[in-house]
Amino acid sequence: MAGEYRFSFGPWNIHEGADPFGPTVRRGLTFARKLKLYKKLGFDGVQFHDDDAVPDMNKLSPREIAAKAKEVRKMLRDEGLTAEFVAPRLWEDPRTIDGAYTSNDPEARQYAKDRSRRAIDIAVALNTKLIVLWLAREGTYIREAKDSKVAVDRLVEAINDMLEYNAGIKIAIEPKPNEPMDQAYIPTTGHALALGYLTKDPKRVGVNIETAHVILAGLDPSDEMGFALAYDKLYTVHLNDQNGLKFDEDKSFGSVNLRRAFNQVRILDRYDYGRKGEFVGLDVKAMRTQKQDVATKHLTNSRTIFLRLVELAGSLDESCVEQLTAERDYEELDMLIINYLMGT
Ligand code: XUL
Ligand code: MN
Repeated sequence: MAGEYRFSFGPWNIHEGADPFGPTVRRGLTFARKLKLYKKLGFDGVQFHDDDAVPDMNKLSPREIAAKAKEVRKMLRDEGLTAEFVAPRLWEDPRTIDGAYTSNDPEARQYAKDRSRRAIDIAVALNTKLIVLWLAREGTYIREAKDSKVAVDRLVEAINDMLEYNAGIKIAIEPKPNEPMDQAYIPTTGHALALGYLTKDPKRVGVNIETAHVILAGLDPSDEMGFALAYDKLYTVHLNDQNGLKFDEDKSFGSVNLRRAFNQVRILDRYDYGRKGEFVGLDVKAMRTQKQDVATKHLTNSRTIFLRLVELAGSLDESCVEQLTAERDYEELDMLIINYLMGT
């Protein structure tokens, strides 16, 4: 199904290059300027944090928030773009310093629930049913500070609140094992799906699998995707790459380990990912050294690599793979794949 994929990214993927040790190195683009780039770069879908759509939303009433979001919907329409999902940004407010849904402070938990409802309002205004939950601060820096059983109860309570607030939405949990917290409560696909089954409507809770997050958990991204596909729960993906166990790097898809990227594409393509309208989502960042006028190449390169790998996955001689698998000649199978990826 090469060529039939639709791609998305979030406005944060065109960024100014600030990191924890240094300031910005590129000029910022307005949201409107970024929107103009999407189609040119080959993308149809826009991923949103709630405040990407409605900046300073905590200062606005629910009615004002919905009205602002409707203006954004018009901007999308003018550019021929679709909103893929909205994710509540719960990790920047002073109230959520030690967690949002799992905070020990009831006021913080209430704020997180209210803010999540507003994110749903924005999704409705933008005409998308998908909410992504990256559970950034739902974890600990110090084991004794929170009760891990209670934390799960609270996550379920918060997700139930969202499911009840709007009967049409679907929630994709984006697992990540660490960063910003030392230990996150929902580190893997298995944790996310199991959490979904504790909620009132498991049919509407799935996952967003990010390559780099899976690698940080010491797992294989294509296997995590296969797991979610077996449950019919892969609502979206955040493709990127990651060079070892360090901070979340969000490198271009396939740029570190082409074979690992190939296996992700192979499993997605084999099970018709995208047929039900799922986007091939990216969560990639340009290298800090990249100059202003070429700081979108990480997006086009990731898309190109994905599409080339779709072609490769489609023309791999599967009968050869089957035969070598049956013979259990895995060394030869290894060479077959490597030769294939090297074009030899
Ligand atoms: C953080 C991350 C986020 C989510 C969206 O590691 O991946 O950008 O994808 O909130
Ligand atoms: Mn992500």
